Amino acid sequence: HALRRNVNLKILLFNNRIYGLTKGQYSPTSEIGKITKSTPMGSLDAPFNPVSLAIGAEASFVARTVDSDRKHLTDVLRQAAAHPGTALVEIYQNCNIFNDGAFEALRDRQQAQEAVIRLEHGRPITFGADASKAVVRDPATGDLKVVAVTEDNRAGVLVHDAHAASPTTAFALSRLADPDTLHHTPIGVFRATERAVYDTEMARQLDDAVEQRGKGDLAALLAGNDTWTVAG
Ligand SMILES: Cc1ncc(C[n+]2csc(CCOP(=O)(O)OP(=O)(O)O)c2C)c(N)n1
Repeated sequence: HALRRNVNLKILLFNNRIYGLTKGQYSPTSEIGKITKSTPMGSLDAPFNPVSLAIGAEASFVARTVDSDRKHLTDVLRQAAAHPGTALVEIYQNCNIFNDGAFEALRDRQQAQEAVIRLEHGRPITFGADASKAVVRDPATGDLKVVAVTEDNRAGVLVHDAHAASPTTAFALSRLADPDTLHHTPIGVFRATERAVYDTEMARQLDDAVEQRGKGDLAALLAGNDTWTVAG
């Protein structure tokens, strides 16, 4: 509801894909089949994708970053802090006690080059060694997919638009993350759009009310028409 209302609030969602606090039960972001003390035969629940969830809840700013990439983390947090309204930042975080290595494919320098898709506003979405892989729109389904870049498809590489009015493409980008293997996971700012901020609108409404009706009288309101006495 905070996201829907666009309250001026910054939400940092530390996702380690486990309940570490209570010593290692599966969480709403654990992969299917997760074996923990509470799920000895493997968990049955399909996980949430927090970025998809936030975009679906009408969030005006949604980003993802990784705990070990200090530069990226800092840059994303700066943008979130400057955003007017609610910002949600998912931070992939390692829990070295109860879920060690959950995001290793995205943290290890060599593997990360092949697995991490860095979203940058206004830039073509390419990744991998020599930018050999890219995100394109599949003309048959309208969905997004990852392809090897060739001379023939280079012109069709998707250019990231974090400020797009429609959340559709940001949502499609959020679906590229593969919870099982993490073999292509977008990080960065998926969506950053400006719309009315709840706090600002409410302050304006209060000012308007005072202007139109004069300052309210709380005591008079409390002792107003609808009062009754409870017999003692
Ligand atoms: C009131 C309450 N609601 C839900 C839970 C279930 N629960 C156990 S651990 C946990 C996650 C805690 O997350 P965080 O504080 O980020 O620490 P982490 O477990 O990731 O180390 C939750 C929701 C709980 N223990 N208490």
